[in-house]
Amino acid sequence: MSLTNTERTIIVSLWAKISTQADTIGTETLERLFLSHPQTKTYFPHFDLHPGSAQLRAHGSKVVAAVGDAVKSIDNIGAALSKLSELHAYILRVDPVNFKLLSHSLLVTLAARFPADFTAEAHAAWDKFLSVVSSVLTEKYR
Ligand code: HNI
Repeated sequence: MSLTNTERTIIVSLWAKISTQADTIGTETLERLFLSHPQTKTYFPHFDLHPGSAQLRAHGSKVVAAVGDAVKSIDNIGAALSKLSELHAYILRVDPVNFKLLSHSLLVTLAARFPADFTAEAHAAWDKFLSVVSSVLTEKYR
């Protein structure tokens, strides 16, 4: 699955806004994930997952930073996230279904924070981009 030029433009331009509040967006994404899909918390038995906890905030900012790495290497997302792909596949062994849940939580967060930017077209472009990121992070399972 490859992104069109129009989709790339949409992703890069919304990223410029996301990156100024990456930490809060990452935290909100994880809060939504854990509240709406509590089964995802099983991967984090070692974390304090209460809304706003220091660990949640630190992890949220790491996740969004990795999404930023993918945006910056949008023409070669596989190479940009190769190490992270190994981590999720071989060490963390996260079931791929969870990537859809996290992607959706991020989409909802973006829609809530950037209502004017989150057109139907932007929604579709970000959905596709996050599914590319998720495929990269889960491809080593196969
Ligand atoms: Ni994920 C660690 C990025 C999906 C569970 N994850 C990371 C780290 C990054 C990251 C960055 C930190 C790596 C490091 O410290 O070197 N994760 C991403 C991205 C996505 C994703 C970009 C999808 C877009 N991770 C998921 C999903 C789950 C998940 C869906 C499970 C529900 N990730 C983890 C766990 C860790 C982790 C567990 C280790 C946390 C820790 O610090 O112990």
